[in-house]
Amino acid sequence: KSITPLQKARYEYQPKLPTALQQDIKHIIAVRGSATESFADQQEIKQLFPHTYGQPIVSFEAGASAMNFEAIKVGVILSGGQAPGGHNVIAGLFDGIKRANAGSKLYGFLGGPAGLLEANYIEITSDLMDEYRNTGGFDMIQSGRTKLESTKQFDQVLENAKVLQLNALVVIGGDDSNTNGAVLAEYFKSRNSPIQVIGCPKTIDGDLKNQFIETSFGFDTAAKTYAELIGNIARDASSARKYWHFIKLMGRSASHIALECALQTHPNVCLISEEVESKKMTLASVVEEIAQSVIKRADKGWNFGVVLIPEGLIEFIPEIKQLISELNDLISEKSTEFSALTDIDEKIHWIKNHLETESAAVYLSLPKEIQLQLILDRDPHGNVQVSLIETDKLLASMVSSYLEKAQVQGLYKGKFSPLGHFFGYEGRCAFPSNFDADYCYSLGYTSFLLIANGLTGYISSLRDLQRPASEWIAGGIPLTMMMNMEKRHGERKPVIRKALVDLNGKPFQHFVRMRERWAVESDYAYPGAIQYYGPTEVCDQGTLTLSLEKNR
Ligand code: FBP
Repeated sequence: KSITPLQKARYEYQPKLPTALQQDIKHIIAVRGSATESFADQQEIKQLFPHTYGQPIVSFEAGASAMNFEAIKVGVILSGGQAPGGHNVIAGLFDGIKRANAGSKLYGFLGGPAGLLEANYIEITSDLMDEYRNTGGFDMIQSGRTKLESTKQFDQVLENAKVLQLNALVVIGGDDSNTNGAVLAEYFKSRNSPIQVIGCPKTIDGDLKNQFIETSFGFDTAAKTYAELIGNIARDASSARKYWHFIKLMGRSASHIALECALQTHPNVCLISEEVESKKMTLASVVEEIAQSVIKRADKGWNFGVVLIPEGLIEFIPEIKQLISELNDLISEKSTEFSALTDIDEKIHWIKNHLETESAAVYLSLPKEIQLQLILDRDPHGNVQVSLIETDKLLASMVSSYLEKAQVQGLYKGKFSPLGHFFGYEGRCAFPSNFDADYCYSLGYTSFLLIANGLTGYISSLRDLQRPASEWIAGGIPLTMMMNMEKRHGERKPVIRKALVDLNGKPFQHFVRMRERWAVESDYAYPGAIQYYGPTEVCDQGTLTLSLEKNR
């Protein structure tokens, strides 16, 4: 295998743990708080989770431990999209269980939840673990997006776990996977099975967070990776002075990544989907906001700039959301008629004639490429795959048309050459930043402590993350506490609440105070590449989102 010098050096990196967790395992105690309630819909959630509802928050402190140190067998899965640091969660868990009893075993189920269903697993040995310490990616055991939902699937999981004699299962995933983890924990209890389930908060999107889960892992590294590239592009733009860069950023629905990148790099425009939705902005007003920045900068002789676009944007523009929902219904209801049309122009014409008047007008206002993407790329459920829609190109082309008109009216005299980019996958498997490496290792180690204390239905938690790692507070939060009821596919379901950008929150408010200036000036900031070694202010800092949220 080829190992780069950085990878070799990262193997040697010892992730930092909170002081309370640095003790000998025999000197860590679990301190339990009082009974908890779910965020909302308490009665309904209590009924759905009779065995696991209301458990206390747990924190780990120094003291004489009452843990179980017998040899145990633990299974682990990585679920959903990759996020830097997943391997370190496994490393923390591995080191914890082996430190407590060298006879304990850790099994990695392959390819995410599907591995659990198919009993497809490997034992994680010390040698295997050492190959993946402090590395990015999920390639050690891979990941997948199979959802564990039905009783039939749960029966199968229980069956497979029994055969392996598992004591516990650790689910490393986002809000959906942790919701499924909570349901699984409840299910095991309802079947009188002692198998424990512990979750760990993963997703680069940063939308699995609340008062107790301050951030999901991977957000830090992914945002820093994108911010490096955006800073480099901004500098290239200021050097060549001839391009406007339209950069679409991953993050599915929430705009946390775009906002964090804006705070780090000061682009001319950064759209925040949550704001677009709350102000009920039209596509035309979004285009106008960008075009105004282009015009003002052109007045100064600056025909260049940087625009950040969260990938979920179009679903937050009310008129496009309506259009997409009509298209989904139309194409699935009349699928035979629609697929019988072979010519692209015929398809577009057919769509136009079958849409409601308002949506037909919106559809017609879009560039042809986008009209096509909206009707062709569909997922197995028949939905438009929004992340495949080239919003960067859509906005660039609409801004261009806006500017042509402004030019005719004598309101714009510049030259507009847009370039599109999409930053997504390149941020999901980077070597985890020191923050993510430490956070993930601590999450994994904490999940072992939760298991050793006989707990189930908890998510591993580290708090006070704005402080140095040694001061973090490790513990567990009952999964039911983070839940509420939401409508999913027409049915009310208990789910962990997804955190979108809070428009009253400090990170967004800070951005609002700065953006008018950034729209006109070239006030770019250049974060540079993630640093793994060097002064702590260069290599150990978390995101600006976290520091603005936490520093009151
Ligand atoms: P998770 O929520 O599973 O962590 O996924 C994050 C994400 O990277 C999103 O930002 C993105 O929209 C999606 O995964 C892409 O999914 P896929 O990897 O299946 O193309």
